[in-house]
Amino acid sequence: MPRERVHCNSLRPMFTSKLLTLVLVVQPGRVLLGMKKRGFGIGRWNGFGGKVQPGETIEEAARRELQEESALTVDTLDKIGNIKFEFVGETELMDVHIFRADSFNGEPTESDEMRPQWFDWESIPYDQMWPDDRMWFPLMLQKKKFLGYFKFQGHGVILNQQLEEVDEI
Ligand code: 8OG
Repeated sequence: MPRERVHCNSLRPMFTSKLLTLVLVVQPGRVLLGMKKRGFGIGRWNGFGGKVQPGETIEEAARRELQEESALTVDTLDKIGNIKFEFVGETELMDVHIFRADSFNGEPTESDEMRPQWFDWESIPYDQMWPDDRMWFPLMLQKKKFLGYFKFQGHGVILNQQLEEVDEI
């Protein structure tokens, strides 16, 4: 598991971070989401992604997870965002690298982890998604790039947040 030390001194706890990927497949007017069937984020609609394995780049991991979870492959992935998540009581930050794909190969297919479904941009099911998503999905849909930080209490309450649009990731 790739880990990096992001903060360490004698007064504050040390944070490590875990690298994760997230891919949003977007077409004019609609976006592909998957219902997470098990594990972290179960019961929520999300893009496709997971942990970066030792020896692979972040983009390789993004392609692998997309393929494993939706059966889709992509020619081009655009890097669009990076969000770091802190969970109260945990010393490991989740460092999520977000990509957008505007074309794909294959048919979205249900996997052990995800049940894919297309949603119109006007009907994105934010109430059944991670609560931060309603803040950055509009940027993602407009092809804007962004950096974010969200501090969660449990999996439902955002205590602190930062989100900024940037020119380059
Ligand atoms: O391997 P696993 O399924 O546990 O990976 C977690 C996935 O969830 C990974 O794709 C990153 C993603 N993810 C978070 N937090 C959030 C979030 O707040 N919003 C969205 N949309 N995805 C998230 O870990």
